Amino acid sequence: MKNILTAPFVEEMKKTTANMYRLGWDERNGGNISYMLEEDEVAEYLDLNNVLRTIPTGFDATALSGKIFIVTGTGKYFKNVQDDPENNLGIIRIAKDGTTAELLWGYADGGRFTSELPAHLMSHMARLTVDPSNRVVMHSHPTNTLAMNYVHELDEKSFTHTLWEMCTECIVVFPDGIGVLPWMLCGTNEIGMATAEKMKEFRLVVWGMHGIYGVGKNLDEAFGLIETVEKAAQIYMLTAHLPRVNTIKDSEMVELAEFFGVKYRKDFLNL
Ligand code: 2HA
Ligand code: ZN
Repeated sequence: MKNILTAPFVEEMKKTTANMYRLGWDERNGGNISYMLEEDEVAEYLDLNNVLRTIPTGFDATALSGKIFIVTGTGKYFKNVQDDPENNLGIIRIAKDGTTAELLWGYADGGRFTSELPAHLMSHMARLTVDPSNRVVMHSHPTNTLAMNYVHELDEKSFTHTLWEMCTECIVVFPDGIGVLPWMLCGTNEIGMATAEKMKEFRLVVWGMHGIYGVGKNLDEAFGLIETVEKAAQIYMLTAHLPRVNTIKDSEMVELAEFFGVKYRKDFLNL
């Protein structure tokens, strides 16, 4: 059996969390990632019959029974994943009952998965119904995106529209727009269900005055979505207090979306 610490999915998690930490998006224990793995790739590194512990999840994820995820640990710092993956990450399999996680590796100091597991697994279930290739759910606290939450109305259409105006490529990168939830108590099944509901429609969901969720078929894609929103939010925060002299017009956004052949939220434009 190969050494799990050399597995590409562990390497990718290390690189991604380190990157996000250095961008200032994931202070202290902020942020969490879950990444669905293929059974065959995990079997190269771990004995899938060797369950180290079982941990109740507190909600039903029967649709994901048998699925394996690498997940950041609760209370763990993105800052520390790179140097100590075995304490800060875990690999879990959702048991047949749908409400138990079987630990296959990691959380070595007795820890457990992120407190946001409901939002993650419920979002995986929701995304898989609209995009069977989805594998990653990523949550983060990007600075400018969060800042914008305090000075911009938290309305899906206007929030998306403002960000589309900030960078030419925004409408091409997230033509489906951004779902927005009001401030809600985090770590609960309720915010998980609300997030998953939005995920049927959006690949990006803002948690009002908390952070953002992004999804994708791999870590790069989820990261790239959040990165693009954060860049646009930065331009907004750098310019919102200054007189606006120029802007990308809605007709130009239509040109972009049509040229790049993306299906965009026409109802989020003012045509
Ligand atoms: O895991 O970001 O939302 C820490 C958080 C909670
Ligand atoms: Zn958070």
